Amino acid sequence: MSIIETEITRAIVERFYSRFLDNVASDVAIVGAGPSGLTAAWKIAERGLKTVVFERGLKPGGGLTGGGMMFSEIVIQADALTIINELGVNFVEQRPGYFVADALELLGALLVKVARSGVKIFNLMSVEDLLLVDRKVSGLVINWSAVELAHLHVDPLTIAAKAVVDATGHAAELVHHLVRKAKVTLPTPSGNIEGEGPMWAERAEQLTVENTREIYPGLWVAGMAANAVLGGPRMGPIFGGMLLSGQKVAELIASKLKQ
Ligand code: 48H
Repeated sequence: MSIIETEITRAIVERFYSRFLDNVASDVAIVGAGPSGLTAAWKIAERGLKTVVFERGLKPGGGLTGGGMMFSEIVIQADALTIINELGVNFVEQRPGYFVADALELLGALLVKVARSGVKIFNLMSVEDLLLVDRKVSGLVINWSAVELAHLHVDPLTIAAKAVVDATGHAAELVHHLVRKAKVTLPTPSGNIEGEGPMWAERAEQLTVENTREIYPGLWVAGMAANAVLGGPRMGPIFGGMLLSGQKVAELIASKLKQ
């Protein structure tokens, strides 16, 4: 059979738009395809909820692929070993109390889980605002990352979701949009974004999971964003807390949406 260039164009554009339209309204919209966002997407979709991910970058993975200071190996504490085993990551080296894994193998395994659970990751799309209706986060305002990078004046589009997850990492971008534009008071000690604290890996790993929660009606924080909002420390290249936070946000959202 001959290869027809225009048929390639048609196939890509038709399939992309059909999948995009299919995700204009979903149960859960996750912003950020780092380790916490990807784990959340897999675990939420596994619970039968319609889930979509938006990622600013060309490639998913967030801070995972950089490992520690560009050494692409990461440490995972024993608490998260069940998730590692579920993912089928097998190139893992055991050390007393923790494990070392290849950052790229872990990312590959997460992506396979997400894709095979039917979730589309819309890469190269940035979330620039929240849809806030009657004091409830009800969706996302999205635009092409290329538009954002070029500072072009192009109006965005909106998608709806019953639950939104801020998994944008250190920047906690969605919570910042909410506080800046809607002037809301958060359930934090200061009523505002606390900001992340200096390195303390052990405490940070516990707090990443503890801080994972619904921070405002319709908006959950997960991963590094949870610590950035609630004032937890950073932890360096140990990633168990990110996986466990993604798992916890999935449990919280599933129990809320299935009420
Ligand atoms: C679309 C966006 C937007 C936006 C950001 O940084 P991440 O890897 O986040 P986590 O929380 O899953 O993992 C944190 C971990 O990688 C880390 O940084 C650690 C452990 N640090 C410890 C330390 O001490 O430094 O991923 C966030 C993703 C990225 O891919 C961004 O591109 C994306 O979110 N993103 N996507 N719209 N507005 N903002």
